[in-house]
Amino acid sequence: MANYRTAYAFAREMHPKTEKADIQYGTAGFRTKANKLGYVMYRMGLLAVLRARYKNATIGVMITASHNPEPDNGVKLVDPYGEMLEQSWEGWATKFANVGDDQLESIIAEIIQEYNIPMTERVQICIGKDTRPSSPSLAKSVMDGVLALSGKPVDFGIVTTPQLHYFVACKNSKHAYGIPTEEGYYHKLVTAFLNLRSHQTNSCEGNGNYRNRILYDGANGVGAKKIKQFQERLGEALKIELYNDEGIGTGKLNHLCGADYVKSNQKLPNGIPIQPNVRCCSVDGDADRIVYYFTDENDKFHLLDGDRIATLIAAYLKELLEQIDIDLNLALIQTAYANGASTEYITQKLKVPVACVSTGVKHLHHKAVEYEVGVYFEANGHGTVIFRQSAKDRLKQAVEDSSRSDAQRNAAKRLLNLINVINETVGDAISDMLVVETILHAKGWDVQDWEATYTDLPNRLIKVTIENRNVITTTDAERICLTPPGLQDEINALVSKYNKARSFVRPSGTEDIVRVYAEAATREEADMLAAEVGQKVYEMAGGIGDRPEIPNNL
Ligand code: 16G
Ligand code: MG
Repeated sequence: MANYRTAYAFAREMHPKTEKADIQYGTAGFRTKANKLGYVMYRMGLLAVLRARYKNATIGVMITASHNPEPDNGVKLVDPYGEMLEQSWEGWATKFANVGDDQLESIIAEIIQEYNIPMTERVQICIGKDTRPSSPSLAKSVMDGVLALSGKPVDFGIVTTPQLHYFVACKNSKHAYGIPTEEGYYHKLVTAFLNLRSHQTNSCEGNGNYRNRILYDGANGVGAKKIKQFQERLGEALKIELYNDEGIGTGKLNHLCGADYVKSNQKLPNGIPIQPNVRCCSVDGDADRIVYYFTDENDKFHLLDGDRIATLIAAYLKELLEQIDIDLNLALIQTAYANGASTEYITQKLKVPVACVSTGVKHLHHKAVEYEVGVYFEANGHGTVIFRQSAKDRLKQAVEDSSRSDAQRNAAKRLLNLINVINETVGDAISDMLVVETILHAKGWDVQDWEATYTDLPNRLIKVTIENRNVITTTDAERICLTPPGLQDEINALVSKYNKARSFVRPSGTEDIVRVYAEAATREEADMLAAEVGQKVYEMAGGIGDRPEIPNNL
């Protein structure tokens, strides 16, 4: 049954290739202007069916451009356990997107042959989209691709990226991970969260310094829509005040708000009122990232980013494991962007081992599964915790084990509940928020107590434009620059001039630029180091446009 011939006909008639320039399946899938993506979506529908048949599993397709502005859109494939598409298939995705319409038939035949894909297998493809006005028509293109190869599209409508990952994991686990519906998702997270609150001896209202009120910036996206489901279900247990919930198509998505804006600009987003020392959080446009922050009584802004969330969670998990008296290997996975102070705190003070990997969720996720309990977070606020099945089984045994003390068994119960609040498939802003709120409540902490655990080293991130960003290559989780030759020596010499300094450069995976990161003991030193390293990159790697300037107020 060579029904892939239909795919070719469909492509020519309904989804012809409109762009000449090649497009690449990058760190987080394809991302560009929405009006250039119709045929790419169609082809990803085709590829999703092929992947699903190869894996004999349900595959997901998420249409989103995350924190990018509204005219952009994007697409990424979700693998059977709810993880990102296996790297070895990214090349196929790129090929599928770039071949001419008349080559579609042969590339489909090629992949079928290469993997011996059974083409009669009945498979489902879960499709989700964010709130961009371009998303519905792009979702239709994906569905056409799925149908062209006789797959069954399951349309989840507007959902957060992590919800879509969760649905895929639920389906493939035959519902062991949860029920693959929105209701199933809310029920799982909220029930576990409320269980954890009611097990506390103190009231819901507060505990020590903790107050159960939070200001939530929805980035005018899907995170604003879906948080309402939580507001309804959580009621007084957690009072979430929603800001930035503009309608679809208003152009406000991620505009001067959202997690990426707050992290990059280190200031309050538009729309969040200034209320001294009140906990605030921002999610991004598809609600897979979150950062916390507050303004103090002197109007000073304080950011609690992904590193802070990671250390809070890892420390709490370690505490619970000690209470249960169970030996599970727990580690924290970070990237080079993690603040040096967070790494020092977690390794020296908490004695939790840290691994450093390259930027991008898939790298963190893959490393995290090497541990029984793997906590992973990027400084930008994307992260989660993954527990091995064997670890969950041992916790269940601990709850049943009558030779253990009540305190130990209760701690094991608590941890099992906490696992149900966590979306293990991928970073989930709302799930992460509920985890943070649980831990702060349990510890009786407010943001100031949380912030007091360690002091961030001042840091600066700048962009440098060069002719070809691929001339910069790196190794050692992006911390060492291999080419152009000599650049790393220059960076080392600059770093050695400053206290507690660190700097690295890497080509961006999402923009046509090079990123320079610098941290040092003082703000002035960090700013100066970033500018100096930026200048070296400009000089040695073919800089174009504006040369990075040394700050003149120093
Ligand atoms: C993507 C990645 C994110 C990473 C960022 C780096 C996923 C789902 N997202 O948004 O993890 O931090 O790219 O961007 O993997 P950059 O390469 O432009 O610095
Ligand atoms: Mg995102």
